[in-house]
Amino acid sequence: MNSQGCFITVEGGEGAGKTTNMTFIKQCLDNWEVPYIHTREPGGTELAEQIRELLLNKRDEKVAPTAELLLVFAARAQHLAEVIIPALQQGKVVLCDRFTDATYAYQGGGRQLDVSLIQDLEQRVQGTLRPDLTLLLDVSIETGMARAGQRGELDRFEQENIAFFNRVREAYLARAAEYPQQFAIIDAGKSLNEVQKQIKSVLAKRLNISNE
Ligand code: T5A
Repeated sequence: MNSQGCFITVEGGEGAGKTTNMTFIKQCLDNWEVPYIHTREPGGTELAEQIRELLLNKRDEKVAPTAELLLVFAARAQHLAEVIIPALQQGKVVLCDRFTDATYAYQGGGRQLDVSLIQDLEQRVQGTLRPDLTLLLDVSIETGMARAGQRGELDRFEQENIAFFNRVREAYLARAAEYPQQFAIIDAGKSLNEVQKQIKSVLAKRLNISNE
């Protein structure tokens, strides 16, 4: 636990179903009368949302991977100071759509940046703050891309190639293997009903909800 609150993050590759399942998680927390805030990365504050636009918008200029990494952490520093840390200090559940594990997956795995650089920035920006629980929605690249494709125009990340997304998935799974106490891997290739059953069971256990 961080202070009295609980920091829960949801991660996954493209088309894993984060947005869809986030709605379900919020319904669970509402039903259990658990006080929470819902936020996302990159983003979550006015400044961080502007950085999100810089990161996601397609552009002619090729973005240097280190510039991308620093923008992600700039947004995160603001998000932590303004939203995440105050909410945890108030004893709330912070439900965050992506966090630093996405940086390990996309900038570390996908862009193949030196992991020690990410670790260094993580330490400087977050200190010892880490998620208490990370729900990793894991789905095959083929299924994920087919689902993401249904949504219309692709953003700057979604335009990457299959090799990039394979590295992202491998990096997520490697993080989950390294930090089994933090991660719960959800098989997101299953039907929505089955996915949500898995999510509800993990959440209830972590939040000590007996009457789920
Ligand atoms: N990023 C982020 C970094 O590079 N570094 C970082 O440090 C951080 C924090 C934006 C991008 O930023 C990058 C990674 C990302 O590329 P995002 O907005 O979270 O991050 O990006 P998305 O991956 O696009 O997230 P979404 O939540 O919008 O999309 P999802 O996960 O694809 O979810 P969703 O719910 O829209 O599902 C897609 C479709 O699949 C269907 C849904 O109905 C929907 O149509 N679906 C299912 N269909 C059948 N069975 C199921 N089980 C289904 N689940 C969902």
